[in-house]
Amino acid sequence: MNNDISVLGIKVDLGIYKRGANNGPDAIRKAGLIRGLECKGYNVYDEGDWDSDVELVDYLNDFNNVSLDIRIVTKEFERLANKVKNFCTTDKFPLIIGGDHSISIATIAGISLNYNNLGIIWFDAHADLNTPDTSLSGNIYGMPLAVNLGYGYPRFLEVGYSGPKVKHKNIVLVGTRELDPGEIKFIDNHDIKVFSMKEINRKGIENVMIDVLDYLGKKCDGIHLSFDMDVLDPNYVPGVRTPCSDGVSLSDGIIAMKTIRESKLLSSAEFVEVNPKLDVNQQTARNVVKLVENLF
Ligand code: NNH
Ligand code: MN
Ligand code: MN
Ligand code: MN
Repeated sequence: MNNDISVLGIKVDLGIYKRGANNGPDAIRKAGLIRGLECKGYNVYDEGDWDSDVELVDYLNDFNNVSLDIRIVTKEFERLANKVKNFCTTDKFPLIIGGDHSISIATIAGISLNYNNLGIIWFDAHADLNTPDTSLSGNIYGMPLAVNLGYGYPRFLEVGYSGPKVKHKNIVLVGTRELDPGEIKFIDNHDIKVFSMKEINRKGIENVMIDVLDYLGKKCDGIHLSFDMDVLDPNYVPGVRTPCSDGVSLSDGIIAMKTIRESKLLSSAEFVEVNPKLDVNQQTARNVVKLVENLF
């Protein structure tokens, strides 16, 4: 990687009818993201924040206790995928800050257009492999990875281009510890690598990451990191919508980032699920900055 990083905030929280993660980019910036990277000697090209249509924000405010209209959400994801596609076609490293995890439906569609065989490292307490049929909550933020693989609301599968965006064997889940029954079945039936929390505790985070990078590095022409902050233990991330106990420690998170950096294999990254409404003393936003500073 060269010394140039471009940053894009995505003010989108369509994954659940409760709002807040749309202001994640603002909080992460306030916590010192850009300055932190510049202090390390990087040239940072801040492309600002991408926002939803005003129309959509009104819609959410008026009906914030009903499920979202998939047609409207799809329209937003289409626009976003196009934005991300262009954002990724420079030789700067694309760094995205969310936003809730539903944005990955669009970001990965956009990013995948630049590669033939994209790999994904999915740090998350959850697998986000639900479909409308298996989801117990109905929340879109529990579905993005399934959509990337070609399962889910038919409209979502068309975002960016028609069909799957990544191959099952190019997906690695890390830190997983709360799966819904349908997700367990999905993983059992498909070739998806999982390094659960159990595995991290047994093997150590550094060994896990070496395995992850070896597995993807051999076959992929690009690797995208999708980092849901709820993969960390709730002690470090009060500002996530779905905290999940017994998670990754901050120091292990940092080791994971360093291991990725040393591999020089990463081609793009996103950090999601910072909700300033729920955060305490900017802790979650600050921890994004800490992780990013160790990724570069
Ligand atoms: N599995 C649950 C669902 O589908 C929780 C998803 N929540 C997340 N995913 N934060 O990362 O609703
Ligand atoms: Mn997630
Ligand atoms: Mn999660
Ligand atoms: Mn769950």
